[in-house]
Amino acid sequence: MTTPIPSPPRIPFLGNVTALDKDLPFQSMNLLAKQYGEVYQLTIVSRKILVVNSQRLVNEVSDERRFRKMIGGGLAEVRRATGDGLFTAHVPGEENWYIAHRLLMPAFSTTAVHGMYDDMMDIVSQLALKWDRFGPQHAIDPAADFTRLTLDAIALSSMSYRLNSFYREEPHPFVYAMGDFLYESMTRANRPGIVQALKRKTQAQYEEDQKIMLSLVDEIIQDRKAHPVDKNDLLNVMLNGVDKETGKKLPDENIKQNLLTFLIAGHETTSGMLTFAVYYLLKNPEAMRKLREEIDATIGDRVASVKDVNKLPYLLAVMRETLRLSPSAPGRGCGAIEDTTLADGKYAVPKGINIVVNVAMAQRDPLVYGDDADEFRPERMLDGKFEALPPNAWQPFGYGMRACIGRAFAWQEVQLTLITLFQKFDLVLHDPSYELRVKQTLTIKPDGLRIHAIPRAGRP
Ligand code: MNH
Repeated sequence: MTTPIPSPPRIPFLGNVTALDKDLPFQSMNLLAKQYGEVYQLTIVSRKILVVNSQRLVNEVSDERRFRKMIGGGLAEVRRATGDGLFTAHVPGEENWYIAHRLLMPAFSTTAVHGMYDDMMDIVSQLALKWDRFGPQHAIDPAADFTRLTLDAIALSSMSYRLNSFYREEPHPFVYAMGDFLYESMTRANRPGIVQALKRKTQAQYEEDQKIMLSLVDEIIQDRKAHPVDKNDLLNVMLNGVDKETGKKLPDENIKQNLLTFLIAGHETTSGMLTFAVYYLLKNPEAMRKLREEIDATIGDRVASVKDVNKLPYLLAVMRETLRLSPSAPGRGCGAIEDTTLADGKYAVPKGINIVVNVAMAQRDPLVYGDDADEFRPERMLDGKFEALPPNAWQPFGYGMRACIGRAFAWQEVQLTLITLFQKFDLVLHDPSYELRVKQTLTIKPDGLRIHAIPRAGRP
């Protein structure tokens, strides 16, 4: 016999809509997890979802024989713009996912990403120069500058296209449009249809945002067609690549959707990760000290190379611990392939129901991480302890065939950025009493963080 899945009280017509904060659904989901435990059920207007919150259950739904990614909630809304691009494709079913996956996996392998070093460092140097010129008095908005960095880095490294965000006072128009678009995608997923129908202005803006994003994609493709480059970058692989298995090329529409996918997925999460890392280091001076000692001892003041980045175990631990406490993509969606159960037969899970995998919560599971699970302690990721974690206790890049394709890219980008910044600057909080506030636009990042970058004496 199965047990009913716990659920907060429902109100007529809306179900549990009011249980979710419009602006921070992920925080509400975490609060509900504290109240209802490792799995609970929500009814969003008429749509039922299950939310799983423990390592044990995340591990169970990561079994690809029984569960697979489902495009529900906010992601189904994002799909309006990114269609059958890698992130939002229905698999199985949409052939373009397989073609793009086979063509693009090699383009993001660790070796391929090593080849992007010059382009990445180009952008990292622009950031360092900007902070140096600001001088110690200026209150820097790290989230905004990390967004400039990650957006320019993905465009230059994978599309050989310069957005020059560091030479603009305001973020690139793409960034506003994308922020709006993702926020609206997230909110409308939890909005009753009748309310949605009344939101004409919001709807018009939503469509306008998609146009702005797609116009950048068109611009990049037109530019490439007008000025071909002899380079095996992502864009050329998509435009010219022929899939060995099917003999097919990617259709033009799908290329656009994938380019947009890479511009969105390729920068938003990494900029969040960089901002969280800086925040945690500023709040944990001992970790900051150890990291800087490691960088000084191993690399000193010469320019970091790709060979250096993996010689820094403490940096690796800091990155893993940052993504554990604050995974910039805090959840993912999946569903059962056939009717099944969870927790050794305890809960019935009908086929097709949307499951939210609450990775942010599961990565703080006290059964795995202990009583200090909420604390930033990179030491728990050192000396083989990371490798010894139970399966799927750390899952910020998703799972299995639908896991993140840009992991090696993000990793190298974060490594080069943090190394370069700590070689050149002492970072301090603008307001020492700042406590973490999180902003969510599907993905999460710190809100309102300001810092000062003080050039280190005697450093080039
Ligand atoms: Mn990324 C999928 C997290 C950086 C491109 N990414 C995913 C998923 C997670 C994720 C989680 C799985 C989502 C799901 O199951 O629905 N990604 C991250 C994080 C970072 C990140 C935390 C940085 C830190 N991602 C990047 C970068 C790129 C990228 C950089 C591009 C260069 N990610 C993707 C793509 C997918 C994806 C494309 C979809 C893969 C697929 O389904 O085939």
